[in-house]
Amino acid sequence: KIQVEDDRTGMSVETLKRAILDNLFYIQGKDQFFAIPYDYYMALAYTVRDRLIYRWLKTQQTYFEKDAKFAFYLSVEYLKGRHLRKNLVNVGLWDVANQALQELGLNLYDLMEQEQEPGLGNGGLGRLAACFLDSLATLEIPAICYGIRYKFGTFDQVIQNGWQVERPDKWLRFGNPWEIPRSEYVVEVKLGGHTEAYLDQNGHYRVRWISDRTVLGTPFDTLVPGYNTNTVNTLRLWTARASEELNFEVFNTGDYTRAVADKTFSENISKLLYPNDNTPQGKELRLEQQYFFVSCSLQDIIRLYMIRLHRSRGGSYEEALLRIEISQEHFENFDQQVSIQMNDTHPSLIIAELMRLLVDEYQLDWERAWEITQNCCAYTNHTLLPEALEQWPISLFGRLLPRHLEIIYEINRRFLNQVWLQFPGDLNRVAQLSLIREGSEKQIRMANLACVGSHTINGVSQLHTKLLKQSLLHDFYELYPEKFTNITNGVSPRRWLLLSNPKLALLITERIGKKWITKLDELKRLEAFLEDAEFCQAWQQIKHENKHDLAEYILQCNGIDVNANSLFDVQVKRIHEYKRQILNLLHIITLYNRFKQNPSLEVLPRTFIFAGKAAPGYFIAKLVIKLIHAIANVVNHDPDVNSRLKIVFLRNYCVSLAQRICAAAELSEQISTAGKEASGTGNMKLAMNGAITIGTLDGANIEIRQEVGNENFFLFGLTAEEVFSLKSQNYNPWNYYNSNLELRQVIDMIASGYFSPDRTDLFRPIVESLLIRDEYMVLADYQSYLDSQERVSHVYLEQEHWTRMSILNTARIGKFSSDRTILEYCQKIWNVKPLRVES
Ligand code: 26R
Repeated sequence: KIQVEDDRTGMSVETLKRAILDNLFYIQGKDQFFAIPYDYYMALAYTVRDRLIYRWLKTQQTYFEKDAKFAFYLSVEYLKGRHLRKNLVNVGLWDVANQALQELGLNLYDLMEQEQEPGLGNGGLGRLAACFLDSLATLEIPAICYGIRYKFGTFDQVIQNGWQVERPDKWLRFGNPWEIPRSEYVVEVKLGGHTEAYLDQNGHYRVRWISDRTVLGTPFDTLVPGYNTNTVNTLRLWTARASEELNFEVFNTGDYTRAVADKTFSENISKLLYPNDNTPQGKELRLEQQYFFVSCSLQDIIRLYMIRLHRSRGGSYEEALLRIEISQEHFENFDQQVSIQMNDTHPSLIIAELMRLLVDEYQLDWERAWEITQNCCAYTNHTLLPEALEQWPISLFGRLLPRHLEIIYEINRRFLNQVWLQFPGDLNRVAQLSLIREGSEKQIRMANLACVGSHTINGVSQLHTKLLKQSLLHDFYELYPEKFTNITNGVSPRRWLLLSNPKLALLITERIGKKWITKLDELKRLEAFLEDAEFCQAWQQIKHENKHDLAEYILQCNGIDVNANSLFDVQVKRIHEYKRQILNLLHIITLYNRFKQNPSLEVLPRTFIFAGKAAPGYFIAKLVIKLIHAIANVVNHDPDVNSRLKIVFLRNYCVSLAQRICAAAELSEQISTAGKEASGTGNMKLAMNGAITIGTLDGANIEIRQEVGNENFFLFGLTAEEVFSLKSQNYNPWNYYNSNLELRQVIDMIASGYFSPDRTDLFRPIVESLLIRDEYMVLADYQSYLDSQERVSHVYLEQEHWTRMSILNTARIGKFSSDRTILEYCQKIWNVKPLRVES
């Protein structure tokens, strides 16, 4: 039987080769003479995308046919990482593509390096959303994820003379083969203006919003295939366009420049991702972004709902597209079909926007509209730092969203009435719960809006949820205890083991089969090989090879020659005071001093690897980067110590870099002040790759330790409770400084300019932050951290023991799969069930 495969769907080596050359020729417009590696990458990317399209359409069709409930995930950040390899692996094309390229005389690994990573996120929150994309599709969950298609993602970090310098991230410069523009689904978003009261035909008092400008939102769809399923979900990102190419009124009066400027102004909305993480910046443009994104997404959600409703009543898709007049009665079952998850408060305007549409546009009465809104929405909190809670000055808010301001006032009025009934006379409580913070400048508290408008509020680790209830959202907890729940974060085992550490993945698969890829608890079966010397050796060997690869990368990027036999001690994450990169540095300097004082000291060789971005406006964080470089400069060049200690800062931390580092990491630094890190997810991916954690009892560290076993985790530091009680007893960092000789010496060195001889006071702000307030209790935890690091060094010298701990970390990490996390969201919050897509 002769079988001819379609060039766009065929999965054989031959077809793939044909398709790649076809795309090279007809899409890239190049032949083999002119093509550069980027053209081949594009040709291959289109070849992969073609193979997703059929499944994608099939998936969407299935979703429409079955009247299933949908989850809509709203996030202003998605830190996806590169697509090519993930998509190849997920649709089962990896081996075939490898072969096809080889036969074409190309190297798949080289082509993968051509992809510009879409850095549409800052840190944990954005990366979590990306892991959720993968898990939603893999678990066959009917879901659509919405976000913003920033023209510039998170900035490109370069280092000049030890300082962070930010460069724009022009990720779209050479085109993006993974997205499909959907100009036909454009929506209009109103902004500014004022409101007007009027009487409708039935004599009811109503309000309309007369805006003074509009922008258009165009969606771009990225296809998200699950691992080994037919499901291909949609990530829909909005881009802002001017509603008219030029403002013709202005144009006709001859002011050409202003006509063009107006257009630019509208398009600024989706221009860039704000680079802050846990440090606020109350900028008008950010509020515009949030509203733009919420309004676009909600219109889309309603449109999809209406099409499905129309279909379920026997209508056709085409008719439905012709915009059936939407009215009240259509919303009868809306909340049974739609679940909307807010990734932090950034999309919390959805609550006011849904109320506005239901009440003003579709004329539902307030009570019913409120019921629907609450039934649909749920809120995930991702931070305990009070300064990171979003607030908007009402003057700014009212200028941009006058109607929403009124709606928020009305929500607040009704809400506070209810509080008053439940706690009569408790003015203090009312003030705490109010959506409006009173003061010289009144502010809208978005977390309060999110809490009131949601049916469920979740934290992202057990400790975090407990602390939310106890402190940050305590008053809401007392009011609505039933709304609170915990869903501990997870990471995708596809991205963070299968792709990032192919050698380890292969070893695991050889021993226990490949079920672990979608059922991560299967890794437990590795415990059976603990006594298998050959397995343990292979484990060690792979880590060593991965370290070699990273060492090569470090040599290439930083010109630093690191010893692949040293302990790879890594701290990679955003630079923030609460994450305490400084504590790590104090330890390094301590080791340095011990060496200098006693050159013959037997100390374990270590390579300290740092990576992470600092918010451009966060002075101390940027100074920490400089300090890392300054210390590196001294230590790496000191012949007394540099055979044993090396410090490396890898620039521009991003998903691709994280993947390299994870595979090679041995010690995972998770050293935040207890009670500050909501969960952490780097802790999970590092442990998944066999790194052992040195950490505090913070965030998900606690649960990781519980899972992997106390004996396989290096614990130190104050507990969250001890931190709070020490704070309340007037914590004084000087006590620690004065009573700990080594500590004093280290701090004195930084203060005296030992690491900055040209500018001896350069690091004064850091020293002062430690000695004057030490908000994050670095000094209090110093000794305990040192002791724990000493245990690390001892255990590392017993390689077999270390390997055993490493294997157990991987073997027992099953709980931290984002598949488990997503299943919990489905069960506890969304009430959404998987829907099989047939091939
Ligand atoms: C409003 C603005 C200042 C802002 C605040 C906070 C912008 C961005 C953030 C980022 C926060 C929400 C964040 O990324 N939190 C991280 O979420 C991860 C996923 O849940 C956690 O693992 C991590 O502990 C937490 O810091």
